[in-house]
Amino acid sequence: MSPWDGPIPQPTDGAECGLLGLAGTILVNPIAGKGAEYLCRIGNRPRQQERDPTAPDLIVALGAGVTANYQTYTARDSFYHVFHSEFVVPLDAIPLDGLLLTVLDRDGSQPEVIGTVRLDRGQLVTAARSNPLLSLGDPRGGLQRLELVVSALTTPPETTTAPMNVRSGTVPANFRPIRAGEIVDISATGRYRIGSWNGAWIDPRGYPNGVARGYNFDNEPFRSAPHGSGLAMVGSADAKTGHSVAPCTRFVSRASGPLVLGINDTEPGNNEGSAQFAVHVRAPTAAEWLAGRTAPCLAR
Ligand SMILES: [Ca+2]
Ligand SMILES: [Ca+2]
Repeated sequence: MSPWDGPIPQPTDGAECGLLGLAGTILVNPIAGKGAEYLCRIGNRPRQQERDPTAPDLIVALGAGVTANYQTYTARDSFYHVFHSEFVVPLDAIPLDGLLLTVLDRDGSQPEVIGTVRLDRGQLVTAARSNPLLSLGDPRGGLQRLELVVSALTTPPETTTAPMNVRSGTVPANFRPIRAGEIVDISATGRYRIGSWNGAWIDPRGYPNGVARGYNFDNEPFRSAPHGSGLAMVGSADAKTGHSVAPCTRFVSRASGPLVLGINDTEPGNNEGSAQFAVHVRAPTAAEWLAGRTAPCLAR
């Protein structure tokens, strides 16, 4: 059998912590640069030892049509992996040809399809009612077995609040992992200052007029956001998404994983004051899930 990947790891393979690229692509932008530890200390993949680089770098993607794309993080150099990633899908969003589950090898810039499975609405409804474990495979490809646990989502919308000392930089939200496909709405308030060089008291809208952006985190959307504004990240390892909370955001989560909240400042150690985040999470409508987007937030 020929190996999936070459013996030398590709440059983009090493991201222990990264942000997803544009929707519909599975490229990863590694989080690097000054202050990266504040973005990367929560929800990272443990460093793996002694892996065989020729083994595939596994991703499971779930989608329908062109704009509904949801995915796991990358399990590097593995023939077997348990993701524990949760996806929420409105029944009305499932097209007649079903949902497409694709297992990919993300090694390098050209992902390779290992196998695909289609799931129709009837299969999912039956599984949720009587036999939650679906065991799937794609004998035409290289996908021997893909196990999926299906359950009906019955939880109502949930809310939480998170106070933070802005000296912490980032904090994990006191909340269960977000499911891919959920609608996350966050608004922030607060009063703080973020450096001895500029003693102005600000709030999560950050500094106006692009002042001091040189102290922002390097990765977009943080690089272009107002300095000192609120931020949020959702996801695990190399499949996180970043959101500016200046002072609010609302989005369809593309990945599943912990929610992290914080302040867009690479040097939080000299900060003073506090911020409060109000988080509201709910299931998407069929239209939101299919489009991968929702209406913008309203600042309160
Ligand atoms: Ca590999
Ligand atoms: Ca600072």
